[in-house]
Amino acid sequence: MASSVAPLALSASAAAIRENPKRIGVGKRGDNLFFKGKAFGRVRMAVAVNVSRFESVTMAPPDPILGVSEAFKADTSDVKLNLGVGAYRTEELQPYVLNVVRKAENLMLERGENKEYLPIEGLAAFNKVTADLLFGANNIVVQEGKVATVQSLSGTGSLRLAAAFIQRYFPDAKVLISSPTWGNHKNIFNDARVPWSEYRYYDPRTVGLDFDGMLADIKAAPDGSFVLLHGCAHNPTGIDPTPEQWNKLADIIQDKNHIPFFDVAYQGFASGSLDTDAYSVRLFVERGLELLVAQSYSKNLGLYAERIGAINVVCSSSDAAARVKSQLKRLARPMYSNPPVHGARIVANVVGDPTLFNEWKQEMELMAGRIKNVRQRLFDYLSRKDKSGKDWSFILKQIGMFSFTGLNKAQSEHMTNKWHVYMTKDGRISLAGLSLSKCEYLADAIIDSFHNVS
Ligand code: PGU
Repeated sequence: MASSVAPLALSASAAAIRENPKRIGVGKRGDNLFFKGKAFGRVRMAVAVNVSRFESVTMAPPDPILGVSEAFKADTSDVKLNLGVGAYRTEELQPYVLNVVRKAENLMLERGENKEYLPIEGLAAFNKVTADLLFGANNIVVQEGKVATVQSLSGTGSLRLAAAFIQRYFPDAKVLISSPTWGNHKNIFNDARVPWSEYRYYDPRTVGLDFDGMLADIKAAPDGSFVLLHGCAHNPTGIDPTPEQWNKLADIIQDKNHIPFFDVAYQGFASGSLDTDAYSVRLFVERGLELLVAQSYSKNLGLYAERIGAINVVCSSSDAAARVKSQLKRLARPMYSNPPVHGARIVANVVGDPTLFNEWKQEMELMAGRIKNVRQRLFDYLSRKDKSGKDWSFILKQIGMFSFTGLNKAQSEHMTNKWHVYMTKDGRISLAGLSLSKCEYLADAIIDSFHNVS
C-alpha cells in the first residue's frame, strides 16, 4: 500500500514519470523508484517518500482479544455489550478503580515521592510483598532466599522475560501449553523462539477437564520440559484441576523432571480468597520443586494499565536464586531497562499495610461475588428460557472471570453481528463485563445463536 504522504508536486511528477520515465531519468532498484539526474532534487525526495521502504510490510490482523474492544468502541448500538477482554466492570458496566488503590495513591502524593529510575529488578518493597502474597509470608523458600523475584511489565512482560530466560539457558527444552489457552501465550513463546506444544486440557463432550489426556500428554513429553499451568481460574475455560488432580500432576511432573511454569493472573478471582487461589503454586513449592511463576496485578488490584507484575523463580538454593536473578536482570536491561514505579508503589502500600491489605481482601470478595451473581443469573435465564432441554449447568461449574460457552466461531460472530455482544471467537465471554440487568438479553442472544446458527 502506498504511503499516504502525497504532496501536490509529487502527484504531478509521478504522472510525468509514468508518461516519460526515460526523459526524466527514472531508475528502479527493487521496488523503489529513484532519479538518475541531479536536476530534480526537490522532486526526487518527494518520490522517495511516496514509494515506501515499508511496501513489503503487510497489515497485521486485529488482536483476537484486544481487537474486540476496538470493534466494540466503533459500534454505535445502545444495546452493545463488551464481553471480550477480561476486565472488571461495576454493575453499571463502568471501569472500577479499587478504593484501596485510591488510598495508596493519596498516600504516595502526600509523601511526594520522586520519579528516579528503579533498579533493574524493580522496587524492593514490591518484590518482597509480591513473593509473600504468592508463596505465603512464612514460606520457607522465601525466608531462605530461594526465590528470585524480578518486577516486570505485568503478567505478559513477566512471561516474556521468563521465555527469554528459557531460550537462553534451556535452548533445547520446549514448553507445554494447555489446549486451549490464553491466546497470547503462543505469541510470547513464538517471539522468544521457544518451541512449544500443546497438552490436552478441555473436553468439549463433558465441557470439563480432560484430565487423563492432560496427564498422558505431560507424561509423553521429553523429560525436563517446562509445563505452563494456569495457577487458578484457567483462561479461557474457567475449569481448574481439583486439589487431588493437582497432586497427581505434581507426581507426574516430578517423575518426568519437568519444570512447572505457573501463570498466575487471577489470584483472588477464582475463589475470592488470595490464599485459596495460591493452592496449586504452594503445593508444588511444598513438594520441593523448582519452578517459575509469572504474576499479574492487572485483575486482582485492577491495575491493568500500570503494567505491574513479577516473575518469580523458585530455586533449590539461595545461591542459584541469586544467579538466576542476575541473569533475569541482564535480560531485562536491553529490553526495557527497568520497570515503572507507580504500580509497584501502589502494590507495596496495599499489600504491605495490614489495614489496606484487609480492605483489599474485602473489595476482592465483592468483585468475585459480583461475578458469581451474574454467573448464577445467566444460568437461571438460560435454563428457564431455553426450551430445548439443554443442560447449561457447566456455566456454574466454571470459575473466575470467564465462561466458556461452547459457542463456535460462526455462533460467536452471530452474537456480535446480530446482538452486538462482543466476545472472542473461541466462545469465551467475560462475565466481569456483564451486569445483572443484562443477563436476560445475553441469555436470549446465546439461545438464538446456539440453536439457529450451525
Ligand atoms: N495470563 C493470562 C492467563 C491472562 O489471562 C492474561 C490477561 C495475562 C496473563 C496477562 O495480563 P497482564 O495484563 O499482562 O498482566 N488476559 C486478559 C486481558 C487481555 C489480554 O489478552 O491481555 C484476557 O482478556 O484474556
